[in-house]
Amino acid sequence: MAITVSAAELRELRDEFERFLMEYRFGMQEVETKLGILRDEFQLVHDYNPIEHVTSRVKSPDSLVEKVQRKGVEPDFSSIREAITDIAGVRVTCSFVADAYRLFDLLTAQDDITVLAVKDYIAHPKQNGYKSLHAIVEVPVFLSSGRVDVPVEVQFRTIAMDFWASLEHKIYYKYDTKVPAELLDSLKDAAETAAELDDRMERLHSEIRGGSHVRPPQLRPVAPRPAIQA
Ligand code: 0O2
Repeated sequence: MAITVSAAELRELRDEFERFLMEYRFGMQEVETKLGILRDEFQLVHDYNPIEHVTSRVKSPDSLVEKVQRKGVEPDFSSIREAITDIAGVRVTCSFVADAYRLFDLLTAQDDITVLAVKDYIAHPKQNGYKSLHAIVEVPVFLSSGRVDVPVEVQFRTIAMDFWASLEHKIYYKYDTKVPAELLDSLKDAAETAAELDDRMERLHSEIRGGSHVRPPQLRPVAPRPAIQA
């Protein structure tokens, strides 16, 4: 059945879609600012930078539509807002596992941040070897029309985890999701090697910092994580 839409209706839909995505962009920027403040303050106070780099993105319209279809979400803005919580995403790459948890603690302890969900794929790696700490946080954004609370997915990981994930992502797309079994085994092996490297580097770092330097707070044991919701 053909649906006829006027040019004015199409324009209205486009504007609504732009406004919808804009809120997510602002939410993402709020989280980026918070992380930037934590990084700069850490550098100044502890002479140590726990963040290697931060990247962020708002899901592309194509990828959003694909996820809406895959998850069987009603194609209206309010259902999408409710069901898809990774439209805005921020990825924090740290040198060490302890820094990833420390950053998570510092960000989620802020009183304008609400934690909606946590998936700890560092403590509980995915079957394929994927590791990362995911948090869906809600951050307030103040528009001319008032306050909106925007969900943002924040992923915390180490450089080694990030290296592994970007290679796995490329392989997954190269093989159009049908990755040969032996390549999957090699990837899993590589994830274990990456985890070993993380351990060794963290121990070395702790030995160096533990000497003449004041031990930075991110190397103290971190609080237990909220329960995994996979
Ligand atoms: P992109 O390019 O980051 O936007 P979903 O898997 O999305 O249907 P859910 O519950 O939202 O369901 O997923 P989850 O477990 O929270 O993970 C979502 C994001 O984590 C993914 O986003 C990836 O960024 C990353 N991720 C999760 N699992 C893997 C994995 O096995 N390999 C790699 N390389 N990344 C992973 P998107 O939307 O898939 O992609």
